[in-house]
Amino acid sequence: MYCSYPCQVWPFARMLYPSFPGMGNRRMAYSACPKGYKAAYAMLIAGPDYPSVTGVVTFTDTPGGTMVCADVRGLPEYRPAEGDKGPVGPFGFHIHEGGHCDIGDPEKPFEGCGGHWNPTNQPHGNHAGDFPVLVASSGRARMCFMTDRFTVDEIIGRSVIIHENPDDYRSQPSGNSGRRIACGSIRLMDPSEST
Ligand SMILES: [Cu+2]
Repeated sequence: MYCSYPCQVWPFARMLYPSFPGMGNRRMAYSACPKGYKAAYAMLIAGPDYPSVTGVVTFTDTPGGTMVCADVRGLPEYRPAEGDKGPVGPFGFHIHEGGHCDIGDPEKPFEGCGGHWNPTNQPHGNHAGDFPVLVASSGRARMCFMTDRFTVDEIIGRSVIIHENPDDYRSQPSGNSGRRIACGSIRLMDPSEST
C-alpha cells in the first residue's frame, strides 16, 4: 500500500499538537510508510483575519500520482453570503507561485506569493494547483486527494494558500475566493529530521 493519510500527517501533527492522544512516537509513524517516496510539506501560517488557523499540508509522490493531504484547525465558522460579501467557507485552496509566506500588507495578506501556479497556462479551474475546497467541521478540515497534475519536485519552493471564500472554479484568474487567510511554504520532507 502507499503512504496513507495518518503516516504522512502524524509527524507534523505531533509537532503542532504534542498533547494529541496517540502521538507517541514519530519514528513509528515513519516506519509505517514505505521507504523511498519523495514527500514535501507546508506548515500553515495564519493571516491577520483568523489568527487561530494552523495546520499542515503534505504532498507524497506515489506510483498512482501525487497524494495531497491537509489537516487544518482553527478555521472560522461558516457564514452565508451577505450583500457583496461572499460566504465564509468552504475555503478556496490552491498552490500559488511564490514561496514566501510573509503577511505583508494586512489589507492584502500574503500578496507576495503571487498568483496561482499555472505552469501549463490553463484557465482557472484547471490550473495544476487548483485544489478541492476545504470543508471544516467545528473549525477543523481534513482532506486527502490524488492528482497527476504535478510531482513533489515541481512544487518545492511554492506555497499553499487558503482563502476565506469558496472557489467558484470559473472566475478568472483565481476563482473569486477572496482574502488569503493562511499560507504555507512548500518544503522537501527530510525523514532524517524527524528521528
Ligand atoms: Cu489561491
